Order: sequence, then C-alpha cells, then structure tokens
Amino acid sequence: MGMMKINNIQDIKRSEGVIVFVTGCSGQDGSLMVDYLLKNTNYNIVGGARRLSVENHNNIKHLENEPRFHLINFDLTDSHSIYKVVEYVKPDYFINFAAQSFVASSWDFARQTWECNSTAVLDCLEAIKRLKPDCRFYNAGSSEEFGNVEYEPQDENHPSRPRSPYGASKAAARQLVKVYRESYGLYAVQGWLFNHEGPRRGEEFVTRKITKGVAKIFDGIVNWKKGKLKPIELGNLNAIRDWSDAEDVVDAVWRMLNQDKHRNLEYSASLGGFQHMCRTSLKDYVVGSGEKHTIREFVEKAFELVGINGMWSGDGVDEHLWYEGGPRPLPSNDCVLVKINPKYYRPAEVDVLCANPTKVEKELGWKPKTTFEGLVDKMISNDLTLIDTRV
Ligand code: F7E
Repeated sequence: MGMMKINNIQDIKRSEGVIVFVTGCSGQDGSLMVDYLLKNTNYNIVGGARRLSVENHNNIKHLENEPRFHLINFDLTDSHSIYKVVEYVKPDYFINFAAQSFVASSWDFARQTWECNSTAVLDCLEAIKRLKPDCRFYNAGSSEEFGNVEYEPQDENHPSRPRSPYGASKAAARQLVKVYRESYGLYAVQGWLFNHEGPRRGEEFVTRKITKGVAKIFDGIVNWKKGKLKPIELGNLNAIRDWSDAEDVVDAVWRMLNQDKHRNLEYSASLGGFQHMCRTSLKDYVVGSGEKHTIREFVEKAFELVGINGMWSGDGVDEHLWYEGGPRPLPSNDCVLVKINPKYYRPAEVDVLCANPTKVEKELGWKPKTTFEGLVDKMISNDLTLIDTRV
C-alpha cells in the first residue's frame, strides 16, 4: 500500500453533484463518516487531515483508490485553511470532527483545546456565513458538556455543567453554533454525542486501552510470553459511561444534517425559505445508547469474551484484578491483569453519563445496531487480529 495522495484544494473542481467536507477525516469519527457517506450517498467527499511529519492514515488507507474521496491537508486551527476550503470547494455540507478530543489532555493543553474546539468553530461559522451560507454545518458536541450531571438520563434540556477544559470548550462552541443559526439562519447544528467507540478508537481512550491490553495478555497467556503479561494500568474504575458504536453514531449525525427529510419540514427553495427553516425548526439532539456501565464492567466483559477469569481484590489505588484461570494454567498464580495507576486520575471527574435518546429515535428514526457486548467483542476481535499479524 503506497502513500495516500494529497490533493491541492484548488484542483478539487466544483462538480455538479453535492460535496461533503469532513474534517478530522483520519480520526475515528471522520473516517467512519467518510465510509458512511460513500456507502449511503453518491456524493463527493473532501476529507481534511492535519499534515504530520509521520503520517497516520491507518483509518483511511482503504480509501486510497476511491474516486469519490479527495484527501487534503487541513488544519482547523489555521483560519486561512478553513477559508480556503469554503471558498474553493464550496461544500454543501461541512462536518467538523477535528478536535482536541482527549479530555485528560485538556488540562495540560487548555488553551490549545480552546482554540481548536471553540475559536476554530467560530472561524468555520464565519467562513460559511460569508462564502457559502446554504452550507450545512455539523459540529461535534459532547456529553462532557453536561459534566457534573443534575439528573439521569440526560436529555436535550439538561443544563451545561462542564468539568474539564474540554467540556467547557464544547459548551462554548455550542453557543456559537446556536447564535449563528439564530442570527443568520445558517443550517448549523451540534449534537451531544455520548462516548462512542470501535476498532478505530485512539489507543489512549479507556475502551481501546482495555481491549488492546486484554488482547496482549490473552496472547501472552496462550503463547506463553512471560514478558507480555503486563497488567493494564488504569485510573478511576468507578466512572460510569454510556458507550455506543461510533458507526451507529455517524448515522445519527447525518440524520441531524438532514432533519428536513426525516421530520418533513417545509421550506421553499429560495435562500430566504431555507434560512427561515434553519432559524425556526432545527434542533440539536442527544445521541447515546441509554445504557450505562462502569469502567470495571468494561474490563470484566473484555476478559470474559476471551475466556479469562479474573478476581478483584483491594480498594482504591490498591485495587487489582488477578488471573483466576483461562486458556491455560499459569506457572505461578500471581499474575495481575489490571492495576491502578493514580496518574490516570483526572483533576476533576465526570462520575456518570447516560443518554436519553428518545428524541433522536422518535424524530429522526435513529436506531443503534450494536449492543454493549457486541461493541466490546468487535474491539477485542480487532485487537486480537493486530496481534496475530505480529506473531
Ligand atoms: O475516559 C476513566 C476516565 O478517555 C472514560 C471522548 O470521546 O467521550 C470521550 O471522553 C472514563 C473517564 O473518554 C482510565 O477517568 C479510567 O471517566 O475513554 P475516556 P472520556 O473522557 O469520557 C466524550 C463523550 C468526548 O466527547 C471525548 O471527546 O474512563 N478512566 N482509567 C480512564 N480513561 C483513560 N483515558 N485512561 C485510563 O487509564
């Protein structure tokens, strides 16, 4: 497999058909959005990814020879980069999945988080308003905006109570999206996406960290590689999250961008009619499974799926998961599967998140396909394959 071809923006000719611009297209959500659009529409897709000295195109390398996909270098924190795309490509949809998306890093890089997740969103809105006012804009919002929650499950009316610079940045972006929608009639929406995962998830997020760690331990036990039997080091096991399959979530995003089709909204073909619909009828939706699990339960499910039994002992920083049996007996019975490393504790924690997806299901017809167990299984199977190829 060669290097991905990077296109010049100027060379992407505005064709007759619809063009969708997806930022963060080498990330989990961006790449899944591109796959979804290739499968479900006949549109052309321009994908923006940041140029890195060491390329990371794993999530899009299967698109190398896809004629409807055009990769460009793009940096959300450079307003010129945004303006150039909107000016030359004139996209019909602008889906913003680029972000500083790792909550834990947002304390260490608070300003960068703010610039990428809030200020840059303002630049997108401003560019669209000036150069392509009928472009539909989606910004990735987050359940982290709810933060220190007031009630469960959280719906669209839950107040914004962020607990991290990340949550605050997404909450600010939401206000900007709303202001531009109401002031200028832009089709601009921002869903509250609860945690969503899959094989393309970055390895520092807790789900992927666990499935990758479990796959390594499984391999270490089956093939008896003592050096590989390293415990997975985690932080707060008591946090509760609502995990969905990211593939299901991008479908909800596309529905949010096409509310007129799902909710039979009337609007005249003129820009005035379009803007009136945008000002008066568009909604932001909560997207999640409505099911909650602790990090500890995720760990248990992951080990269970590869046939490893564990037993918990201790509390707080002393909590451990011990090997109790599985694919083979081990020479010693002191094998630790999981231990706590306090460096993964956060300065402030969001203890529990759980979505109330009633509105997105009823009004947009969204229906997730993957269950919690199905999701963990999908991630583990993928991580086991990655190990196999290295043996
Ligand atoms: O943490 C706990 C950690 O980093 C989940 C992003 O997509 O979803 C994601 O944010 C929980 C937290 O995701 C470790 O303290 C324990 O309570 O997988 P995470 P997140 O922070 O929930 C929201 C909706 C977004 O919008 C974000 O962009 O797991 N946890 N031990 C740990 N977390 C990590 N990362 N690593 C640990 O070792």
